[in-house]
Amino acid sequence: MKYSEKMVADLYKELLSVRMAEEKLVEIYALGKVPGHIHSGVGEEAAYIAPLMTRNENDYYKGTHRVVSAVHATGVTFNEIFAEILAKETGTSHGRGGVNHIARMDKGVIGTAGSLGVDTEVAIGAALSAKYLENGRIVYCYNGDGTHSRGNVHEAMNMAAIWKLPVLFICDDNQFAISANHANTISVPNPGADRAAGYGMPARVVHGDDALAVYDAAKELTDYIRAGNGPAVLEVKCYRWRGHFEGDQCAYRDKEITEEEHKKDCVANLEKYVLDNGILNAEDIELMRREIALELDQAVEFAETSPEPDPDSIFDGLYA
Ligand SMILES: Cc1ncc(C[n+]2csc(CCOP(=O)(O)OP(=O)(O)O)c2C)c(N)n1
Ligand SMILES: [Mg+2]
Repeated sequence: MKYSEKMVADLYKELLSVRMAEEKLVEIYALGKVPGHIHSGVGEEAAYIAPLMTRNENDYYKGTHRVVSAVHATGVTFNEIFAEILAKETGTSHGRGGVNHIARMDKGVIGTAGSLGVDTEVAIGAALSAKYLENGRIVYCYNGDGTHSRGNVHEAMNMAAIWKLPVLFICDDNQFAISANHANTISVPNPGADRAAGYGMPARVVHGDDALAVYDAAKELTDYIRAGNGPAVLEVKCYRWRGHFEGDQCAYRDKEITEEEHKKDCVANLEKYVLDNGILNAEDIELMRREIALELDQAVEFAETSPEPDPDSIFDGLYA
């Protein structure tokens, strides 16, 4: 595929921003600043960011508990993201959601449920509304490899296929569900893609260290979905660089494999591409890094100095 230089530069900047945000999250968690616990998405950023580069302004995004800062690619600011993570009034959900449940309805960010998989049904509800209203919106629906075995995910995939709903199911296959390796718990090597045929959906499998390959596959599948053909599956093969959550000693996996997997770095690989192709130079990248670092420091400061939600507002936003 031929890419515009702008698209590649934008993809690189977003990928780097989210890498640095995920690293910042680890840093502030270690300082005891984050209520609740985090699931670092360092190393898996391209699985989230490259598909979102094919997104139109009003499309829906259903994320997961991992790479939570990917919401930034939908236009939500780091100020609002970090304020939500620190459970402050200025956060996306006024501190009600916290780190694992960032939502922003006006940007199409429909949130993430605590019970894995059930939000897939919510995501296809959004797709059903888009089809009914003929508003052209599609849904980017992410789940992990472990979650892709949940019954409600399959019920949702079946219904999406029958009703030809505009959904891209994206499987972030980082090989683990907490301590369980997918090879021991899932009957097929590609938990998302290998089951797509059961619902008559097209599927692609790509490696998450190659952001442009992820983008190509996402573009092909979202063009197919936008043309009214119904849902599709994109599976991105990744590796969870850190533990399931911070503090996880990872005694269940081989340190040498983890070290090898760290070499498959989506940010470093795209950085090489933009330098080799003269899209950005080393000074551009250095400046970009400094600007993002400053933006993240300011976001943390904004979050820390923001007010707590007013206890009197505790029932705001409840339906019943
Ligand atoms: C229904 C349900 N079962 C179990 C959990 C606890 N849990 C939280 S994250 C997780 C692992 C999920 O694995 P995967 O879908 O591969 O996502 P990953 O954590 O690897 O990104 C589990 C079992 C949950 N939140 N919901
Ligand atoms: Mg997983």
